[in-house]
Amino acid sequence: MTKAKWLNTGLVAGAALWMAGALPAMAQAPATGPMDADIMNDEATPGDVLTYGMGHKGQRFSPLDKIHAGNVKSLVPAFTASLGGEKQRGQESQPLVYDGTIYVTGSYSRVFAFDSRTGAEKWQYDARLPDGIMPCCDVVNRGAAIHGDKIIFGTLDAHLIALNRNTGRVIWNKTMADYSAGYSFTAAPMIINGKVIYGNSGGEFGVVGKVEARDVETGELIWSRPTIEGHMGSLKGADNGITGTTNASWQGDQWKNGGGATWLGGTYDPDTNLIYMGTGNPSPWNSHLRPGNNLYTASTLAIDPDTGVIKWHYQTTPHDGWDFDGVNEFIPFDHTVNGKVMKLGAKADRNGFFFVLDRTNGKFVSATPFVSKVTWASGYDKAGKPITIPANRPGAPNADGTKGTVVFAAPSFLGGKNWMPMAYSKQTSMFYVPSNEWGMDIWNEPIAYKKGAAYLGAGFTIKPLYDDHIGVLRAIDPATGKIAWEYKNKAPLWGGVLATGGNLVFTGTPEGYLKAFDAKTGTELWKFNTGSGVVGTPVTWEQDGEQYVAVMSGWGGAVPLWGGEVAKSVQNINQGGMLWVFKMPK
Ligand SMILES: [Ca+2]
Ligand SMILES: [Ca+2]
Repeated sequence: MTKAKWLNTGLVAGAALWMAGALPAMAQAPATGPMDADIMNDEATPGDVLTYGMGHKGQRFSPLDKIHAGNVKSLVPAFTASLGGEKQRGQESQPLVYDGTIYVTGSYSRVFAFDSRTGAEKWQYDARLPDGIMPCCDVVNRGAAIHGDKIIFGTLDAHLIALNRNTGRVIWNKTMADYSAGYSFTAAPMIINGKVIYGNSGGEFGVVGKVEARDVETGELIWSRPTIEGHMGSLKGADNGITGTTNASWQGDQWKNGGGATWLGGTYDPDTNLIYMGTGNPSPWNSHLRPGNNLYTASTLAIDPDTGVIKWHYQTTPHDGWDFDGVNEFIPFDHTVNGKVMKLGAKADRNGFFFVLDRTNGKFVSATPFVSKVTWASGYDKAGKPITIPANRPGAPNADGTKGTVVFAAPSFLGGKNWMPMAYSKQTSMFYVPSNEWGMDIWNEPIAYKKGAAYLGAGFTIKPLYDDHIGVLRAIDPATGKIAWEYKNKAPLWGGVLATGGNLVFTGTPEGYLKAFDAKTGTELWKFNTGSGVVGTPVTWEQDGEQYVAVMSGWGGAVPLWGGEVAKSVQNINQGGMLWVFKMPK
């Protein structure tokens, strides 16, 4: 097939005419594809990958077992495909696989379609980004959504774009927010019953977090739900109630630039018909400027996908002062206690605690540290409130404007776990959490909000806790919070995890390896060096009777940009931009 390469010219109609004349073969391609029911059923269909999370619950578990703990040592590359380009940077994407095509997003808001048997490129789409974009933490994108004839993804200048999945041609292109105010978009959208649902990025710039739903066919806005108390929601163009109660947990006008960005998107559970969205840090970082709990920042929100109404919330870090974004994925899972099935959800939070909640109502079940050192709180009480250690909060700036008391805090603001998604194995009933062991010196400074400028009021230096490792992949039993095994890695772990029915757990390392572990014991069984750091999330699927594993390779993300002393230790890792696909030899 002729390679088609599209730039975002804004001339959609013209491009369509050109398409019809120049490439008649493509015009015959089917307009159909996976629909709502297929997408909802994704986790039960191992022949494709239709959602970020390998199912809306985000469990990242495949029942496939042709590759298993006994034979994975023979796994070999099937093919690779390059994202090309003069600039690379972090490749944090999770591939989608459907009907002979692998769809991946790349750095700088690019999308690629590759043949899933050969790696041959079918098309590439490059968003034309303006000079003034403000991604805080590298020019990454974490994945796309697929629905019918469309591939849908978000851009660093805060657009949501639907492409024809057969041609890469733009079907619709909508502005989600004003990039010059610091808004951007890095998460994979999700599709729930004809709606594209997504969160926004920009929490370091005093934006207001939102969750929104658009019509997948037209891109028109259906509902919008701000995450910060005091802001008005909308439904079909009408007001739909204020989020929370204005000034109940914020003072003065601080809520107007209150943060709470929903920059990792969410999960969805058909049992409860609830979307679970995490919210980021309150703005600014300097907590002395915003007394109160600052709802709904650093929280998990359960939202009705039909109306955008918040059904329950649970705040993991009230009055955050350490940039402990609560955005991490909340993964629904069921657990049987005394013969009764409990509908639970789990989240490994940036603040160092592994949470289990009742996903029907947000009721607290447990919080257990999953990293070796947590300084800001000693634990959680039975009501789910943190038992904080006030002396370990960075001090207020001095009256003369000089920085306040410096404290050493762990985890660092990059978190006990950052964006990289964990997996839940239905085979072992364990969560596999990519975590990091680091702390930081942190202090507060004066700051005033200015549109489009960083809104922190804090300074920091990240430091490793141990000489021989920062990253730790941990198997956690959600019933007890106990760690069943751990694998220590020298560099910070920054890629997602995949669990399979072959008693395997896959994840990547900045040193360049994709690795496979025994899911029950943690024994490392296989590794392959991809040539650059792996910060993407692996997937697996079955095709032509064989099981495949794919992952993006390409070092980048927040660590080299923000990592302080840790950044120096990873500065020699080469960049890249490759899709790697593996299978067993015949
Ligand atoms: Ca599937
Ligand atoms: Ca943040």
